[in-house]
Amino acid sequence: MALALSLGQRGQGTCWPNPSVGCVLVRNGRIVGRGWTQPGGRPHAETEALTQAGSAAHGATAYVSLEPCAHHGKTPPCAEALIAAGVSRVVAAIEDSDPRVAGQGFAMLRDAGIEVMTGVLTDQAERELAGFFLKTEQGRPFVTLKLASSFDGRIATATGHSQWITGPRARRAVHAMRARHDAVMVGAGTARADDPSLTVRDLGIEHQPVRVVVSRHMDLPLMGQLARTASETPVWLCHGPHPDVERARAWEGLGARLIPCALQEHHIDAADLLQQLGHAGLTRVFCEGGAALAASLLAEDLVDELVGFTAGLTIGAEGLSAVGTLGLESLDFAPRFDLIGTRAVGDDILHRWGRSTR
Ligand code: AOF
Ligand code: ZN
Repeated sequence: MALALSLGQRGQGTCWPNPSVGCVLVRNGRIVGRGWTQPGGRPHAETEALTQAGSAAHGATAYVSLEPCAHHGKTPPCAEALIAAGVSRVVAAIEDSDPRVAGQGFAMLRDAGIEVMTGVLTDQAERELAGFFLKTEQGRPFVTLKLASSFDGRIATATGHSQWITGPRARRAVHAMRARHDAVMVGAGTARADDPSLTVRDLGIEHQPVRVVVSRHMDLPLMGQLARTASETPVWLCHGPHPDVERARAWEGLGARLIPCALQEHHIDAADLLQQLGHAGLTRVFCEGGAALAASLLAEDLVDELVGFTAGLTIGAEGLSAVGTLGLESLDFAPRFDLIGTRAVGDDILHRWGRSTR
């Protein structure tokens, strides 16, 4: 199951709106097939593993990180394929939350006389597939908030100088993290200040996450990196009501997708923003700031994981704070997370914090 889970990780960022599942077929103590959900979400993991195993699947045990599907979608149900291949036992980490499946995959298998076991490495599967569960159960994607800051929690000097706080190894690690999310998201201020490309580079990875920019007024340079590359790598512009017609037309002309969102006190409402992104199919979003967007997500309890890169330099109180105002009067209301892990990356420290999503 641990291997099935790690195979599932390979598809992260590429399968949305589907979950990235892993499957291992074992017969007589030997692995006869391995698979994971393919880009775009199909074929499913089981189909891949069964194809690899061929007739060796007969009498095998299938380890799957998610309950095999039971519905006729664009492909026939995996439960049916496992039955047809003569698999004798199915071990699944967790039940599927898609109402078309939700226990029916297990029922189909049991009805066909296949031994079904579940609840193996369930906590790990719940974490790996959290984006898919959140989308099907709450309508929003999993949100990772990444910040690269100085020792004293600043992301730039008062004049906006921010390149670079963390070193090349940390920046490379960020690219690898981008690749495992469906989308990278920034606020308009960051897009204007840094003119980022928000792509995955220098890792030999061809797949690119969607680039989401949150800008109430679509106030973004039409000559910047995002605009120049919008026809090759998707740009989604999340904007407020009544956008400027000229700007909207210009961005659409460049190939951007426009996503209208509701406002909350003059800002784009973070909860509605994420509902819109979930509706568009995203399961995992990597937010890279800036301070205002980070604060609005945190204030509404919409961040699931914190990824911090901390560099060994100080910028001082006049520097730009990584997170905008939260209006807290007591620590009791501070968004709090549990430590997942920490390690050195080059000369910087990476720390990850999470909270339960169900
Ligand atoms: C599996 N194995 O590898 C995945 C599954 O749109 P469809 O027809 O491809 O179905 C998508 C649903 O299938 C998705 O919502 C989830 O319930 C399940 N995903 N199931 O057996 C897989 N990716
Ligand atoms: Zn399936």
